[in-house]
Amino acid sequence: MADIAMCLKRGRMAPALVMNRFTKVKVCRRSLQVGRALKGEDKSDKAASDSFANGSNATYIDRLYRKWVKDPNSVDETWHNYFAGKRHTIKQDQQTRRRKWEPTAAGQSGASTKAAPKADWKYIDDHLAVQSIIRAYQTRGHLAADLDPLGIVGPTGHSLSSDDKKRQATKAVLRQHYSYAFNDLNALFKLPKTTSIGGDEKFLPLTEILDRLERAYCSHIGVEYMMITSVVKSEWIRKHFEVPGIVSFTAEEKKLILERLTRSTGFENFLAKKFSSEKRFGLEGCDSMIPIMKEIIDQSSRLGVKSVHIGMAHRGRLNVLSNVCRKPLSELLSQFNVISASDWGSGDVKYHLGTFTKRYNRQTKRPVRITVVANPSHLEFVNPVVLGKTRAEMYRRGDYQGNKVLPVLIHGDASFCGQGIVFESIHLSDLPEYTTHGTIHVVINNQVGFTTDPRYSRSSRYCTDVARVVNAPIFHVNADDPEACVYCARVAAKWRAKFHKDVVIDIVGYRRNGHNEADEPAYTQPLMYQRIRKLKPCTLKYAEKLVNDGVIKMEEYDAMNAKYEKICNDAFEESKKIKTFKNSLWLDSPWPGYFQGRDRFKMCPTGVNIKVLMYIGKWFSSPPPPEISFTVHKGIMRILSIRKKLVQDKVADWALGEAFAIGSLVKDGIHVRLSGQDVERGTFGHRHHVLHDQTKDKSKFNILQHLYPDQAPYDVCNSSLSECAVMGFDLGYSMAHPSMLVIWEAQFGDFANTAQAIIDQFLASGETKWVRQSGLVLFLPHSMEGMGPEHSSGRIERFLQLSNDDPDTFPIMCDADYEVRQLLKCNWIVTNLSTPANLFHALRRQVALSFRKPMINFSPKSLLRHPAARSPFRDFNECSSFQRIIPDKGKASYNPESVEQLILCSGKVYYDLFKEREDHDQEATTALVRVEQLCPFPFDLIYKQIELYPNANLYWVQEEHKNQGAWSYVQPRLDTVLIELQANERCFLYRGRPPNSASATGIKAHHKAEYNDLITSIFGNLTEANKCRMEEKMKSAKAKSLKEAEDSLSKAKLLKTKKNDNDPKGDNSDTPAKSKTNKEDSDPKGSNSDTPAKPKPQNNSDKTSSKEAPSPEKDPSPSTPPAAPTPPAASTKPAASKKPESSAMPQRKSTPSEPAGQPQLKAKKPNASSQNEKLAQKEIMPDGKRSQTRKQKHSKSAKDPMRAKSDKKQAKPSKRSTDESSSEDYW
Ligand SMILES: Cc1ncc(C[n+]2csc(CCOP(=O)(O)OP(=O)(O)O)c2C)c(N)n1
Repeated sequence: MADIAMCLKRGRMAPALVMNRFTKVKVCRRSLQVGRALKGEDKSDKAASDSFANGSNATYIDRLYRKWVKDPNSVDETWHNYFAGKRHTIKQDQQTRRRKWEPTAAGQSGASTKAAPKADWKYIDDHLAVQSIIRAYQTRGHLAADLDPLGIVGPTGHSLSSDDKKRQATKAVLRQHYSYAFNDLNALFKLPKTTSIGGDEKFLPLTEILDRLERAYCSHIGVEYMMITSVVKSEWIRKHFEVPGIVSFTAEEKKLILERLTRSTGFENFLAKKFSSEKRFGLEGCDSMIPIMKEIIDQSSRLGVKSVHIGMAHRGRLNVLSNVCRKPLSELLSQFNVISASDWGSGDVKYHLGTFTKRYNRQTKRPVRITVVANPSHLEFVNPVVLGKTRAEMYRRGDYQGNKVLPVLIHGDASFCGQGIVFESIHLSDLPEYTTHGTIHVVINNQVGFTTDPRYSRSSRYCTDVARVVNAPIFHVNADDPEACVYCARVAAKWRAKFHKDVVIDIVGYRRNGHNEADEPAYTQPLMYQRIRKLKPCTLKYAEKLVNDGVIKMEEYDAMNAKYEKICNDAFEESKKIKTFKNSLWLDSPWPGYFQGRDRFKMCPTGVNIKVLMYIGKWFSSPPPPEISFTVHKGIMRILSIRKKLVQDKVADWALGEAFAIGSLVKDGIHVRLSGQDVERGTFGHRHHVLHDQTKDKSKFNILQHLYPDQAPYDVCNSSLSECAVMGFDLGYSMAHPSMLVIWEAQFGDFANTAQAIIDQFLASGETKWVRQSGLVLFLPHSMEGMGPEHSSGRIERFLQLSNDDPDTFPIMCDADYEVRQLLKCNWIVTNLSTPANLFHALRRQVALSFRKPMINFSPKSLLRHPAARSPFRDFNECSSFQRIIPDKGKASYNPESVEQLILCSGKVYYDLFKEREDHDQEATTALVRVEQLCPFPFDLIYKQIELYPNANLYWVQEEHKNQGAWSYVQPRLDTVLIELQANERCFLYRGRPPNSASATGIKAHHKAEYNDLITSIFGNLTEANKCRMEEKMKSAKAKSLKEAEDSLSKAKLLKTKKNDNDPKGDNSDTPAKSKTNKEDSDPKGSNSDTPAKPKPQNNSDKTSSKEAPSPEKDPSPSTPPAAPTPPAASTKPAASKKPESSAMPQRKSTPSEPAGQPQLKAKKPNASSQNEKLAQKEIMPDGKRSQTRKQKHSKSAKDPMRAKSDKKQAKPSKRSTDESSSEDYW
């Protein structure tokens, strides 16, 4: 007997035994019955079924058995013996089973002594072996597939040509089966259900089975799918690759493939000819990528897709722009000429630019929008951005299944497996709030990354192994077989449309030139390039094949080439006429009409009516309404009652301020998305936007999602534990449309640096490079609180260093729109806010602007609950607005001339300074000014503050180390202000921690010591008088709190007595709190007629949440909010025109799919202060002094004796003020 490998090789046939009778047997669909019957089992006793009596051979045996039962002579003798023998066994088995509990005499089971039943075991084994072989091909056939046009990788010792006759399968594929001995390779075998190689046939000779498996799995397509756990999906794949002749095309289709290939190759050839020294990152060697992309779009369009978002790197990008997106070729070619942009923006190299096209698909006659998202050189980082953008468009179209919008990501082989962002992005694919319902991945696998061979660049077998984690089927395909390539594209598009899951096409080809066209590849890949140089281009090979097959004539192919060359030449001539271009023509996300009719320099007011605040506040402080029967955690009930108290007192803490911003925005029709790790609760537990039912699994309640019946959605999305992909995703989301607010929150600001490429390449510079706007907000928890080096800093300094506002130029502030102009000019807004009201205004301002800017906000940690970090409701009302700086409104401001120190600071340190100033009794002599918006720098307001305190020494105080925080950013800008003020004798000094390479100490004692040093350097040591005063204060505070505690205790006792009188059963407070039915608690509407959205608890198991419904086409003006208590006293700020409650924000668009123009709203006109006018006049009057440079200024002030004096002076404690109360304080 020969082993199978030998049989296959020598083609030797062994005599047939029992096989030929199989041809007569018809298939019975029942399964396993025989196995069970034979063993005397009932249905539930599955585990004990015969090892061979399962799957499709069981069906066959079943049929035989039933035949045999009717007529024992109707089956072969061997089967007769088998069935008869088995019966005997059954009896024995039953006896054995009956006796199982009885100890045998020998102490052994009698079963082990049984003899094997008589049967044609060889016959059964043959069938089992065939099944295993089929499975081996399905599982490992791709290992033997002929994928590499260069013949470098693949099974060794085999012909590289797949002529359907030579079998490639090796040990690697058949593994344990290859040594199995078959007697007759022509014997007929019943095909198991787990294969489709038979087509309509149920029985095939072994040789045919092997041939068909070879063709399906070891030709030019290697299908990797057996890791998929779903039986339905695996079967679907088999049906699409195993059925004989399934990879076939009509003559028309073949011509179309050739035409597309001709364009693909022709485009690169044309560029090579015309711009031989220019980098273009040609596609040659993977030319089939263009027909693949075209097929994906055709097929998807046929299946209902209307919009395709493409993300890709450099390789083949120009080709895609031209031949897939049909970007006008002349425009594209003009990028090779030296022309400048007529609009603003610093632009990017041509192979990074994005595009947006809307055209009819010729094959389907349906409109398709195609977007190629602009990307940086940073490979693969565009992936999550594309996914986020896709998801946002799905939301806007109401496409909750991903039927209309499709993301396609094109990768390089080295980067696909090398860049971690790929893994992070792929892992978003099935998350409810991040899924794009399947992405088609296309890998341009040219088997080299720059100059590095795969064996040095990856440890996995395939570059695509990363996709296996999400069970994506992977189609490896030989790039030189265009039909196989297009077929894979067709199946991929169908797969995605059917299952809405990721799928990968790995185009295994080569790179005809170097990494770019100027590179010499043979320096590093000499042998590879020897082979490449001998290879005919794939297009030519395919054309010759079609000519040989009689599909086309050579002249037709020549005509195709000539036609495309003429198109290129005409476009080339046209391109020469183009003298300038517009960056905006390369924009991948145009927002047509959204800001139409709006003055870019006018900003809508951000304050809202107190009634709206009360309404939101009451909802936010209430458990879900009783009708939905939701059991809230007792701790949450406590938090809600604290919130309720705040609302009653008309004071907002951080959570309430944030909720006011989100609630009022959704009320105004602005879709808000808050995304990041653990954002539902909030890392620091202050938020609790999503409540969890304590008695029902996966039952959630998103409080702010149910404020108003016609509100926009509020998505609060706990993300995967990724910063880079999730931030990129949310950035992409924010790019899709301006009528939403997207916030990404870091767990701690420190972790944002794992997303540095997104920050640097997209967020900081995206608008400048690609004129693409985004209003993404980053919340980066930041502040030194003794939590160690990795939980303290969001790295303010880095964001500020990336800011583009000029440190040395004092801006012209002659117009009233200065504040907005400054925002328009900057690349992003950097804030370090200290009050909930300012957070509220800052978030609303993101939408109120007539353009979009990213905002980086360093958000607080301890301030979230700090009793001082609260804002009265009046700071949110229509008369209020965002405060770029918060001046000192206390004692120091009463008599500014006598102020000795003016301290500028930002963020949480203010509260430390405030307390210490009080302890040191220096309220009248030290002014504390908070710089809330660091970038763009509030030159104008700081100018005024410095001017206000003419005699004060100037300090910048920060808690961060000197080389960190805002100091290096503010220092030159403060100098510029001083120069502008002509205050040559004055200079800002630094007070803060010394330089350090770590962002904070991890040692508590050091942290405390650093803090003390900082405070002493500002306020000096505490004097005895200070200490006495503090002691007294502490005593009285203690007494006060004692009294309060006593009061509340006696109140509680009284209440308990009353309760006991009413409820003899006693208190059941240990059980989780049910939503109260008390009207006051459960109905935040109170007596108001406003109907809130009917709330439903969310069910997590639902992947597509209903909350994603597009905003209804309704007037976003609110229903009447609840009757609010007496409005707070009018703000002391200059009154803006009072706005109606309805909306301070841009109105909601009319349809979710087609963005309408944003109507012009009455924008608040900032008053140009007389100071500003003065400054403006100064600005335009050439006084000669403004040209003084910062350096000169520094050298002057360094020698200034005043400065030395003031330095010494600050160490001394100032005289005590007698007035201890401050009516202007917020708390
Ligand atoms: C993040 C990142 N690292 C390094 C590079 C430099 N680089 C540009 S292309 C390239 C090779 C990429 O190889 P591959 O992904 O196989 O694509 P190919 O160029 O072969 O098409 C490298 C290393 C880069 N652009 N981005």
